[in-house]
Amino acid sequence: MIDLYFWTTPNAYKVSILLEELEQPYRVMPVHIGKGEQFDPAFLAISPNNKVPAIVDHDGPGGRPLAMFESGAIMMYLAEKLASPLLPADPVGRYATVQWLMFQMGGVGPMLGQAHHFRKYAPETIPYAVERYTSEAHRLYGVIDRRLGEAEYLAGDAYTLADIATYPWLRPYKWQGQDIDAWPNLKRWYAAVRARPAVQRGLAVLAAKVDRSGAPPQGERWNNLFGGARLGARQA
Ligand SMILES: N[C@@H](CCC(=O)N[C@@H](CS)C(=O)NCC(=O)O)C(=O)O
Repeated sequence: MIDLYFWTTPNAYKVSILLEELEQPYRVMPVHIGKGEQFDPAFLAISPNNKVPAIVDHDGPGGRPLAMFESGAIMMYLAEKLASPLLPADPVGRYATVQWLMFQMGGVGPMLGQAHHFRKYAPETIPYAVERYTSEAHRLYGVIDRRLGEAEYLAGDAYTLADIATYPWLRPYKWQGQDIDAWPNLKRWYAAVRARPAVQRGLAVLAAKVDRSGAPPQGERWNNLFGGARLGARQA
C-alpha cells in the first residue's frame, strides 16, 4: 500500500494521476499547507523540504517502508518499480522521458508557479515580476507547442511520465496569463491527456478530499505559505 501525502496542487496531482494510470491501490493523506501542516514533525520526517507531494511505500525495496519527496523522483520510482512503459525501458525513450520530466521539474513547475504567485497570491502587484513570469510562461508554452508539433507526446510517440507531470501545470493557464487557443499543438495534446480516464480519476480523488474554495489564501494561511511563519515553523 502507498500513502500519498498531498494538497490539491499540480505537483500532487502528478502523483495521483500516475497511481491511477498504474492501477495501484493507495491512500490519500491531506496535508493542509495553508494551515501549516507541512511543518508538523511527523510530515517533515517524510518530506524534509516541507512540501507535498510525498509518499510512503509500505512495500518498498526489500519489503521495507520507503519514504520519498520530490514529485519527479516519486514518479520515476513508481514507474520503475512496476516496470511501466510510462518510463520506457529502451534508453532513447527512457532519456527522452527523463529529459522532458526534468524540463517540467526545473522549468515549467517553478516558472509557472511564480506566475501564479505574482499574478494571484502576491499582496501587491509588482509589474516587473508579473511581466517576468508571464512572459517566461509564454516562452515555455511555445517550447511545448513546438515540441508537440513534431511529436504526439512530449517524449515522442508514447504517453509517458513527462506528459503526466506537465499536464496539471497547464490546467490553470488563465492564472498564468496564457491563452491555450494560441497554441494548436499544445491544445490538441491537452485535450488528449485530459480525456484519459486515469487523469480524470487522479484529479477527482484529491479534489474530493478537501474543502477548497479556490480563493487566494489570506492572513495566517498566506503567512504559512509565503510569509515569516515559515521560518518560525522550521525552528519550532
Ligand atoms: N519540486 C517539488 C515542489 C513541491 C511544491 O512546491 N509543493 C508545494 C505545493 S505545489 C508545497 O507543498 N508548498 C508548501 C510549502 O512550501 O510550505 C516537487 O515537485 O515535489
